[in-house]
Amino acid sequence: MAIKGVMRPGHAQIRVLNLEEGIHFYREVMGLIETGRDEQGRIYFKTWDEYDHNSFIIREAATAGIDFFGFKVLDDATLTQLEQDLRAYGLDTTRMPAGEMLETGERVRFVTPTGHTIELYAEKTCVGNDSAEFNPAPWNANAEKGMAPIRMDHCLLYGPNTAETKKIFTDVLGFQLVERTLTPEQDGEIALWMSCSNKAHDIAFVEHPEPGKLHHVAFLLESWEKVLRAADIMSMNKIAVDIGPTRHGVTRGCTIYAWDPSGNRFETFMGGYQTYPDHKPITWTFEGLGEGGGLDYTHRKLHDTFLTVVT
Ligand code: M3P
Ligand code: FE
Repeated sequence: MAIKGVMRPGHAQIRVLNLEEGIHFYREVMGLIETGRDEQGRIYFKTWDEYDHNSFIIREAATAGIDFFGFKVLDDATLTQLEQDLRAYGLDTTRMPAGEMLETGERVRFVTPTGHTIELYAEKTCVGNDSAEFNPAPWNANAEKGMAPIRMDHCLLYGPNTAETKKIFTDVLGFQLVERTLTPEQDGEIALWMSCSNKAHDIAFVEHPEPGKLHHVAFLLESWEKVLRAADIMSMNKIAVDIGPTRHGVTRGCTIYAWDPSGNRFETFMGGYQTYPDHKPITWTFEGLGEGGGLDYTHRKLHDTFLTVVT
């Protein structure tokens, strides 16, 4: 197997202002499958085509935003090795006990210089995607409900010290820098897209004064037609849309940004390209992010909300 170490995004835990409203939105409108509830009052979801028990968790709180973002690593030995590597690098790590999250093994937690809690874990119960064990059909009835994403794909996080955070992801966790945007002065980087796999990105950061902020969690759809269908579902349900349907120049994803009822931005998208270890990072100037179409290739403008609205 070629993908080792950190394999992929595994779970995101998000705060919503009203639990019932959040459940309705993510289950009925987004079309996620509810897989469990725990003693802390958290609600667990997965997409129809994910095999592990959960990938998206919500809890009720007074403020919206993200509690943590987790990556699944290859196995327990990898988890222990990465924990040692993070400590050797000078970061504090915490072990969350197995079962603290439903159907999930021990998690190693650390806080990035941007103020985000990141988790690594090796075990989550495989519950399957409701297709037959042998000779499965390409989709099933769950794939028809709501926007019906196929996976929780990545997140974009806002906070300070993105340069130090980049070093942790690339030097310790083995991520690759795939794309970046320079500051207006071209003396540093204002945005970073990094991959642990051969996707265009698994996590992204934007430099921002306030730590720990969420820009969006993204869900992958199968086609542009499904993205346009998601746009119809958003309008039918009076969901506030931020940008799109359009294409990002950065990563080439075809996308919609919109807000859940608590104001957490989410993305529904398709596409993007594949990366390999010989990929040279693509660079956008700050002007290029706007007028060059980095953010919105169709309209070539930097929407005000992109740099200002986060939870
Ligand atoms: C994504 C994506 C920007 C591009 C963002 C890209 C902010 O969110 O999923 O490809 O220019
Ligand atoms: Fe995105």
